[in-house]
Amino acid sequence: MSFFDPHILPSDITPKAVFENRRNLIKAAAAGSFGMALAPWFSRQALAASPEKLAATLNAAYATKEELTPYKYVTGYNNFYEFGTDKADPAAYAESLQTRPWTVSIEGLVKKPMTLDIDALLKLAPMEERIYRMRCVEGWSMVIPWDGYSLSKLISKVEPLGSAKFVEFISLADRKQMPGIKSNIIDWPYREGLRMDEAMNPLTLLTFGLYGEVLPKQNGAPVRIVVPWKYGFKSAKSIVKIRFTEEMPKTSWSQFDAREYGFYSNVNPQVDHPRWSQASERRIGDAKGAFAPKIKTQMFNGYGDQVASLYSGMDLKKFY
Ligand SMILES: Nc1nc2c(c(=O)[nH]1)N[C@H]1C(S)=C(S)[C@@H](COP(=O)(O)O)O[C@H]1N2
Ligand SMILES: [Mo]
Repeated sequence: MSFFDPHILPSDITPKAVFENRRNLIKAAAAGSFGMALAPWFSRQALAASPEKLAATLNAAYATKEELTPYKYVTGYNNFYEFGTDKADPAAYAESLQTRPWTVSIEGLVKKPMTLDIDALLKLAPMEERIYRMRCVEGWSMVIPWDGYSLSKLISKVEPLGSAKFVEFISLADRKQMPGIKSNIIDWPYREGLRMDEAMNPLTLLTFGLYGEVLPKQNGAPVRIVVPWKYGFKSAKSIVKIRFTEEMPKTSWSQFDAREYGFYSNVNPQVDHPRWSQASERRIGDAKGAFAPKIKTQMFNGYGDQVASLYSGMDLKKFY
């Protein structure tokens, strides 16, 4: 893990300005009124990746007041191993992902199994914007405005059977579209899972966009999961299957190393990763860049009020 990353430059404009002006800037740039004087984050790639708007209403009940992470870091510094293991790989290589047509099949222990087209999924419930803190297991964090709706809305539609105790999320794995698949660092397809009550918690977001626009491919287009009280790897990208099971599903990262990555993966500053501490984190995009002071990581990433009760009586050192 390197803290001297070329993406972290002190010259960034403020996140607030990005949020408020981005769409106007895109319009101005499209109209050619900018010449060569584009803001530094306004790369050609960002323009190509996600120009399509996604109307969403801010849900103030799920909106941290912290400073937003600038768009260029949200879309330019992340993990999507299907496109390579470097943090710059997803932005560099995800353009080959075909996000339409796209279907998600919902199967397993449900009364109404179904395969839904992305357009049907987009229309299933009103689109909300939620501003969530996100904490990667590697020690960095961001604050991201996501657009989607509670996964519970979709779950209710398929009517899970009483025997359904877990939900499994399966990402696309197509070596023609995803150059990272040729590496066998992960047992593809990328798989994640939640316990039924975690999946039904209103915080768990079925996500289609960020910053009021359709998801850029590198962020898991056209549809992904976002689970803000767990380490980032639980938030599976570009999902094609949702399966309801009785047994706890095997997840890609726990198969990679069960001692390092458990099923629950709740953000917990008191439970260290075997190779590093989880007590603090570095907020990506801070003006001080690599020299930014670390901030304290919060239990359940600060979402304890909403989710701590899901784990009452559980030893979270054992169920990490
Ligand atoms: N399919 C898939 N989903 C994935 C990953 C991945 O490699 N493949 N990486 C995870 C990790 S470790 C993190 S931190 C987040 C990062 O992406 P984001 O910034 O778009 O949330 O995606 C998660 N979802
Ligand atoms: Mo991560």
